[in-house]
Amino acid sequence: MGKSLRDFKKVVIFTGAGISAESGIPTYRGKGGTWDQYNWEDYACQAAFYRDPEKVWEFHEMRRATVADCEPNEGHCIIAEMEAELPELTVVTQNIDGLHQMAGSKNVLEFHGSLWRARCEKENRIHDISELEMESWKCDCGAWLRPDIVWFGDGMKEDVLGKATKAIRQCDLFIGIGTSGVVYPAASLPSLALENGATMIEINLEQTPASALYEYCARGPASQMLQDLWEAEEILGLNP
Ligand code: BV8
Repeated sequence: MGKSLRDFKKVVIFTGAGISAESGIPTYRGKGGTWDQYNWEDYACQAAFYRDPEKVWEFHEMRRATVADCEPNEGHCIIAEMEAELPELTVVTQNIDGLHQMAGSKNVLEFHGSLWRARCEKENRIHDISELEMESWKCDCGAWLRPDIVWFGDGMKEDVLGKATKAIRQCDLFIGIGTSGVVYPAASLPSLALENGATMIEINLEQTPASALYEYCARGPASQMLQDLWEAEEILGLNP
């Protein structure tokens, strides 16, 4: 007898930029992607920040302005609904836009940090950025604030990595949504779920390097695929 999503007890939803695409937020790779338009080595890494912190801050304020004009889409909302109905659900997102939380998801692990936080370079203290334009890019201690984002070459936040790994090791359902599966260590998370015997579902417009790890591949826009799966009496074998 096939299972419906409601038969699972400990669910991990692993998302990438594709879950926010229908909200109007550019993905990173492919046509019109963020890294297609901007070289991350000039705008989004520690070396760029040391070289020209103002330039890095202007880039991130421009991205906050883009996100501020966008709303969570049906896909984000269904994930929040699933969390309310299922016994245990953790969102592990690579996104920094905050849209999962805006849609009502509570248990969200931001694997690559957030556009809406800054970190004092000296005290390592976190500052929330509620305004689009920050009053100052300096901490009240005088040191530079830096976006609280995991850039290329940055190590992961130990607490986030630990919580994500724990949830993935214990989950009975792992749904990977809208991620190209090329950035590590995030891209190694689906294998961890598979090793621990989780049912694996991938939602993406296209095949990815991780697709072979998934027993069910739903090909189409995340919001529609999530709606179909959430409403299905049983998950169909949607192998590619
Ligand atoms: C680290 C921050 C070490 C946010 C980002 C060689 C081999 C292997 C690894 C490496 C290597 N060389 C270097 C590395 C390490 C490197 C890495 O993995 N590089 C890759 C590119 C080869 N990783 C790192 O540097 C990491 N740190 O390793 O540190 C260390 C250890 C200890 C101590 C010190 C150091 C840090 C990685 C984090 C980088 N941060 N961004 C920001 O600035 O915006 S990267 C960026 O890619 C984003 O974070 C993003 O989350 C991430 C993944 O992208 P996706 O979310 O998957 O988005 P993408 O556009 O790629 O794909 C979108 C998908 O959605 C597509 O598949 C598309 O088909 C689909 N889609 C589109 N629309 C829809 C849809 N699906 C459904 N519905 C739709 N409507």
